[in-house]
Amino acid sequence: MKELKINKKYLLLKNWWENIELTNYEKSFFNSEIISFNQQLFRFKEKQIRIGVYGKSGVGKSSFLNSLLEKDIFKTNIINGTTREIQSEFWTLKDQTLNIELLDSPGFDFCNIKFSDKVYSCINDSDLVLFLVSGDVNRNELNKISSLIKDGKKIIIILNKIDLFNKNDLKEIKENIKSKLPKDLNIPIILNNGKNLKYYLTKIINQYGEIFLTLNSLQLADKLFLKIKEQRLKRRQKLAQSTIGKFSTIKASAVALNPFILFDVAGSFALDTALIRELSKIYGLKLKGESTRKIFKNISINNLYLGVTQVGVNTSLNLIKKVILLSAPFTNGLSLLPYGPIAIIQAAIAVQSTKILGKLAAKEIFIRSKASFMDPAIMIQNMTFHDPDIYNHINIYFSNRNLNNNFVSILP
Ligand SMILES: Nc1nc2c(ncn2[C@@H]2O[C@H](COP(=O)(O)OP(=O)(O)OP(=O)(O)O)[C@@H](O)[C@H]2O)c(=O)[nH]1
Ligand SMILES: [Mg+2]
Repeated sequence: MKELKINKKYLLLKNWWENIELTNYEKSFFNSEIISFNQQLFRFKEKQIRIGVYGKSGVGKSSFLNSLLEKDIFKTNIINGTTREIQSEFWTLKDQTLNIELLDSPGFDFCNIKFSDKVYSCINDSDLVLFLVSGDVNRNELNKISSLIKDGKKIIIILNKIDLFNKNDLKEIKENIKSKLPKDLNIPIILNNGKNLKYYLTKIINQYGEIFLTLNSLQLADKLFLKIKEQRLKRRQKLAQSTIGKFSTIKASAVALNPFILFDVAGSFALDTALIRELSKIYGLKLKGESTRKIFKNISINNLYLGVTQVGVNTSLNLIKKVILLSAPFTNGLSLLPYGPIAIIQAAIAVQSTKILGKLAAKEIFIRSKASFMDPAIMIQNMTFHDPDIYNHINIYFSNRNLNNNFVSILP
């Protein structure tokens, strides 16, 4: 039963990924991201969960992993900075259907910034993060923890070197750490007391391993797709801008040519639809007929009017001048001036409303477009979470995912 579910999710995700049409430019621009996502897909297929161990240097990451593995696999030393690169080892547990890969990492405070980012992103790609501390957390550690949380990572904090403290100290340290963490997330803080910790981790993996692996694969897919879409918006911003410009001059010149027919700005539906189609083509994002309608629905006509009435009321001389210049090539040099201020204002409104529409449409296209019928973000939303902790964690992921998307600068 359980097995069927993870297979089905894998097939859906694989199918989604295979249906994304990437340009050659995108393939090379996102080369390393694509490789690491393909590796995640492979691990997903092979039911291989990756658990990353992270923390500052000398907290005992390598020693802790050796004790889990019951073998001296990773080098340890009293000198900080013993581990110099990410290393991995499989952890075989009895009666476990998942393959478990453990990652040892260099202390985040002991490598240069560039390398440190690389280590962070590798740990951040793993399905579960064990964050090791050897006492109360300092500001650096707290920063790393909150980055991981913001990135939608599931983490467990492990308090190591407990032999250095007495019972009361340990209780106090645990309380201190807890008070610094977001309350609603219930991030576990577990003491490393050898056998019990091993038992705890085994239980977590049995209970949640498949969910962590599935969720993370979907999150990584979602993150990569967002990056691709953002980059498309950025790269095609200029082309979109000039297309919108073209459409607005067509509208303005329609006014110039028929100055006595009241030009219904909101009603020029055909032109607006054509603009949305053109924009979605520019962004290389599929929009079926129905989606165009949905985009219209979502672009509140009120928004459009709001922008337009402002222009209508304050039509500045500048704008009028611009419209006259803009519409000149479309009117065979025919000036709008003889038709009087009404035509000019109408034309200005046409230009402005088309620009606003273009901007809003680009945003909608970005938010709505899917590569195929199944989108990873929707797959995550469709999963049912019986556990409130996982549910909260997913909510945090989605709220940050939206916050991070600062469209404004890349809209046409
Ligand atoms: N007292 C005590 N010492 C420990 C414990 N675990 C590890 N150590 C010691 O802490 C030192 C650092 O341990 P490592 O496992 O190398 O630490 P690390 O986090 O991997 O360090 P880097 O690889 O440098 O980032 C070693 O001298 C260990 O013997 C523990 O539970 N208690
Ligand atoms: Mg180490």
